[in-house]
Amino acid sequence: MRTFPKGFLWSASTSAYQVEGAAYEGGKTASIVDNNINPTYADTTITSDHYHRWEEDVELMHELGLTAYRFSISWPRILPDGHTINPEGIAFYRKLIDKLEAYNIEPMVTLYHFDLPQCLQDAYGGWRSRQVVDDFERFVRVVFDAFGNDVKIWFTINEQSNLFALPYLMVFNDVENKQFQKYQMNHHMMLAHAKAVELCKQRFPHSKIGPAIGVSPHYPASMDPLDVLAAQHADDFFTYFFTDLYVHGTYHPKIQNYLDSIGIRLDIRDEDATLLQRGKPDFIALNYYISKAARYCSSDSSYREIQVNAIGENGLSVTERLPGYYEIVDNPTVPTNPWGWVIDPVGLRIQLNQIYNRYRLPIMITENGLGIVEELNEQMSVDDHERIKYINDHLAQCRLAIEDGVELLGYSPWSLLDVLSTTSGFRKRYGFIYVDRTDHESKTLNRYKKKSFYWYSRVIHSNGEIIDID
Ligand code: BGP
Repeated sequence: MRTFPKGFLWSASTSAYQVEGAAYEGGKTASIVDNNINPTYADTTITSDHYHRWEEDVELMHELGLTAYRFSISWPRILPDGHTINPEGIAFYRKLIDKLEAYNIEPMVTLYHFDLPQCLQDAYGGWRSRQVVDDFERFVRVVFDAFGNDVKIWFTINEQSNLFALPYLMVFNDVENKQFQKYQMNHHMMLAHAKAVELCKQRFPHSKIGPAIGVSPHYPASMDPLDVLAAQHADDFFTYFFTDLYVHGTYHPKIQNYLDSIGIRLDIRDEDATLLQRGKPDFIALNYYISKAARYCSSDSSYREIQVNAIGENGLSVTERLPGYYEIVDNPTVPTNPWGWVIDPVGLRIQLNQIYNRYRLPIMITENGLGIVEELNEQMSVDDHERIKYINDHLAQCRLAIEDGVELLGYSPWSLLDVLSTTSGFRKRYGFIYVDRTDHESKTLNRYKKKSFYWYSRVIHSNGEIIDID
């Protein structure tokens, strides 16, 4: 088989707070991510200025040949006070979706990409309170009313597993009972996901909806059975805890026992079980950047939280350790980018097989990409051959996974154009299109096609036939 299946979705991804800018324009208010993004880098006020240049950006998508485009709808742009509809916000996404449709580009929408309205955080602690589930439902109803007849592919929550591990994105760094709070927030998010799925199925039974989760397969650090067990534990805590809840609506018994052992009793009500059962998705979407390795960790070692390297070369990064279960360690067999993110295309095939074998649900890849420091050259382009190799090699593994039997619906790499990186501003670029700005100078904000733009366009037009598998 040389090509990808007929109808395979060739897409690219962005998210509202990273691409739109106009953070306080058009009636939009602040979100928690606007207020908590790494202050060393650019803020969210301008980012890639997509809010003003959306037409040009859709023209570029058309030229690239995309058959789909994944973006997120900003909650505080639609409901700036958490309750009242902002017609300007609706109008912005209406224009965008209409233009995508005019070019036969399938709009694929993420409902939550880190941007809870700040007013809801202030009112009741955001995701810490059960009230957020009703407020999210309100937001989803408004979005479905406005765009439900046009959008056929929905993603509920982006990277819940990473949100859970990165307190600054969920604003629970300084709260009391941090461990309890993070699991309770996670529970509320699961309920919010299930509400969105339930509503979608009731109102648009022919549309498809699922979560977009951040995943990494975990390799044992050695053949020692204890390391193998540690890798299994890490998969359970980082992946299956979330996916079991999404797909089966039940808590993974190992994690439930862990919570009992550390005295955490979550507020889980009788009606939650029924709702979670109704949240079964139509597909699972995966954001895959890295694989990880795990080794045995004794129960008397100390707990350690992840710290992400936000500055690239020589930056600090600290891996997770959960006493009695696993310690995440470096894997010397795979190269890394300057931020220490491993580059492991085979890991994607492994992950696709693992998830598909466990749930037998179709899979979509909603993020995958290479973040590097880049500058325009004299030809007003960027020779990003490293990105071409990265995407080629990951797509090759996708095709092999399809041969393994995995039902893969589409590929939506990160990112369509350079956007504000969540951890590292405009220093870390992922796009097929260069945006002329730096972290501290907004410059022209003009768009320039990188070498990968022309290459990805050929990939799409050949339905993946030009991917080099060897
Ligand atoms: C994922 C997010 C994206 C994007 C990407 C790259 O976690 O869903 O929003 O930011 O990671 O991460 P970063 O920008 O930190 O390199």
